[in-house]
Amino acid sequence: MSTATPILHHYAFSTFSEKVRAALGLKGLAWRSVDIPGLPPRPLLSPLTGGYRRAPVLQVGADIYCDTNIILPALQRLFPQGPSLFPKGSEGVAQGLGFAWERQMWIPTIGVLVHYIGEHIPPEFLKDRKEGYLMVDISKDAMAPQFAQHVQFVRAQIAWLTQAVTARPFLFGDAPCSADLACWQTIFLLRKNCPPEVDALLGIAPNSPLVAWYDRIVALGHGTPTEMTSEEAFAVAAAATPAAVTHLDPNGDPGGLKAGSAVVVTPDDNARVPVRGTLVATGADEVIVAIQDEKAGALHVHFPRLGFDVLAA
Ligand SMILES: N[C@@H](CCC(=O)N[C@@H](CS)C(=O)NCC(=O)O)C(=O)O
Repeated sequence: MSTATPILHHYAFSTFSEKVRAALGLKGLAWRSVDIPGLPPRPLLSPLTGGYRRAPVLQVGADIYCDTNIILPALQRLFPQGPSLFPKGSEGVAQGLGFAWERQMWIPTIGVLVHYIGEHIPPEFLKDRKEGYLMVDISKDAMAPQFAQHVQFVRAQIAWLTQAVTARPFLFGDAPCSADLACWQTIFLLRKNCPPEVDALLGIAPNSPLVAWYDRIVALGHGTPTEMTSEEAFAVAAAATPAAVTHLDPNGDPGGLKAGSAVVVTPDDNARVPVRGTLVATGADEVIVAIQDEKAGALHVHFPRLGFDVLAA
């Protein structure tokens, strides 16, 4: 296996992971699949991310990409062949729309999900999501008072999305882009896990163009995954050195942070675990931090700028 083969650390029911699996399908890539637990501890992944705890995480050698909003651009930059995740006409708008959709939809989507399947969620999962991830009690009982508002919100988003994909096969024309995958993944979470009546609740008619669009994205598949253990992925990171950074200006921080300075990078929404390291390079949409793990050695951890606080340590 080449160290350039992308390795995805993910779990089956993670819908943000499904967005990346669909992106790998869209690009027709071969990749290594590391199945991680649905909640921490993840002892062979946290040392690679510097503590960032969410899923999925993409690894390419000793380069670690945290958050789908940097994973998709990285896949496109490192594997430019084949269909693009940011086809002509979608650039920029796709990133902004995908970000806004996911951020606004996440809690209402969970509200609808737990209405249907909440009683099957184990208490230790609810405790982890409340204390270590969302800081919100997502048990069915706790979410119930807001159910009507959550349904209204998801319905209204789906209504405009339906109009958009009635006018064209995908959001920005004939080809799917990252925003299609972002919008699709939250709907996937509901349609995959809830009984079929969820469609009617959300205003999705059986013959709706939205269903045809949804099915076109399912048809992208997942590319060609081959299983890999966490131990093997860790060994790949330990044997590799981070790739030279040629796509970013080391001193390109719009806020004036300098390469070589100590920084702390923290998600600004949930699972707010700070990652401490040395700034390698940054620009308007990506930040790269060098960390040193006792066993894995030198690593570069990449984050998107949007959705993360980057501060001098
Ligand atoms: N903005 C992040 C959100 C990722 C996210 O919230 N993923 C969920 C799983 S679908 C998660 O990490 N849940 C908590 C966990 O698995 O630790 C991204 O785009 O990657």
